[in-house]
Amino acid sequence: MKDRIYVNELPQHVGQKVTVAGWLHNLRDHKNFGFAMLRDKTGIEQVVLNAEQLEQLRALQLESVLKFTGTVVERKAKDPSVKAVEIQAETMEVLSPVTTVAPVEISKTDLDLNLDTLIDNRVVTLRHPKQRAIFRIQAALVHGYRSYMSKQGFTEIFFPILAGAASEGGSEFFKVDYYGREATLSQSAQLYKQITMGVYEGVYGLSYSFRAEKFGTSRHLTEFNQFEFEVGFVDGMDEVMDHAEAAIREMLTTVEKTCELELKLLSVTLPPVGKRFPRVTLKEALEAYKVEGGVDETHEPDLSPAAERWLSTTWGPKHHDCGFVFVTDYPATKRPFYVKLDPADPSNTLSFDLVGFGSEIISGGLRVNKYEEQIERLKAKGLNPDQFEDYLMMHKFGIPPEGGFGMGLQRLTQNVLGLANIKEATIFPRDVQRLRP
Ligand code: AMO
Repeated sequence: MKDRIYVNELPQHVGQKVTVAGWLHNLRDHKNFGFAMLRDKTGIEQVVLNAEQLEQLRALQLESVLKFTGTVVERKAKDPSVKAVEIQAETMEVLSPVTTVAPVEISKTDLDLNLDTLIDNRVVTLRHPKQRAIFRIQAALVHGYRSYMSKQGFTEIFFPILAGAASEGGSEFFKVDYYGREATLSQSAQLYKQITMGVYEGVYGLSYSFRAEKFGTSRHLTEFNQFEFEVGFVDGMDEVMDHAEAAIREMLTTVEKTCELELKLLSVTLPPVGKRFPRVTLKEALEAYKVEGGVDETHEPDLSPAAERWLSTTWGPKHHDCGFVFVTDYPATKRPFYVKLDPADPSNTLSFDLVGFGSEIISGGLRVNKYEEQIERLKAKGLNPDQFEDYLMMHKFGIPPEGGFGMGLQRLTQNVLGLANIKEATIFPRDVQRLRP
């Protein structure tokens, strides 16, 4: 829209005639005059209405789309350090009238809705400034990731969603009818990112992952995104973890720099990041949980959700001023077929998880890069190598020692913002019950 300025630019235009446009967030009716609270993508500002304009808006509902031309004037602010302004409206145009009452009141400071109502009414609830803020921050995390990866000279790859075989093993995938044949929805870009190691040496991308387990937790979705990463010619697993850590640091710095207002609105303090993310083995983590946390899970082959929470919100901050903890050396029984076994102890894998301020946000490790070894690993996992023909082709034609990781976008957003349920960090979440909106 030509000549339009945004709400956050208004303080620079005091005394000038401007054009603004947005949604009617709220209407204050003082009989002969009134105030329209006008919301655009940058914020909310007050527009002073004359009797005629007020009368016109009385006939409409909130969320009507309006355009005003008027003069910007200073007004008294609650906080004297802030320059507060308002617009004295001269002309008003209704760009899109709303005649239906909104199903929820989005002009309130807090929506205060249960999760299902929030998401059932997503079309409207997304407009609430606090909901908007969540996905602005999510976008900044993505921006920071891309910025870090491209600065390393890595190549962004766009991975397919329709696939012939399941990448993470097991039977938890969605089947799709593909011209009468059976296709699956990608569980991750795992096999494809590894294939690219024959070319680019370092790749990244934001993939779509689908998991068909019948989840009912606050951490699982059936559809989510992963920050995928794979790097070749590595000396060891530390190199992969170094990239994960550096990427997260840049992602959080990007959020800090570009989303100051959003963080303030949500009253969020980002997790502490210390000097270096601590790296402990699974055994060491479980031992600490027993000795310091008072819970003995040392016989378990994995961290429980409670142990993950304790490690990253209590142990990490206490000992390392850090809400992120790498946990390494998971047993082979717990990791997929592509994960490299530890040459010193084949019941162990060269793999890691990063637990980030509440729960696991990354899985990664070194990969099997030799043909015979990969055939053996597939068989050991009860999988049929014939179904992995294309994947195995790469092992035949030279893949360097390599590793990588996958980080859940919604899981990271949830933990960084301290949201109780991952669905709050998902703009249009899908779960076992939900396919709408
Ligand atoms: P994994 O299956 O552990 O590993 O997934 C990697 C990360 O993705 C997120 N995540 C999920 N987020 C929401 N809902 C789910 N159901 C869900 N499942 C996983 C988590 C998790 O840490 N190919 C490997 C990664 C690799 O080794 O490169 C993989 O998919 O944040």
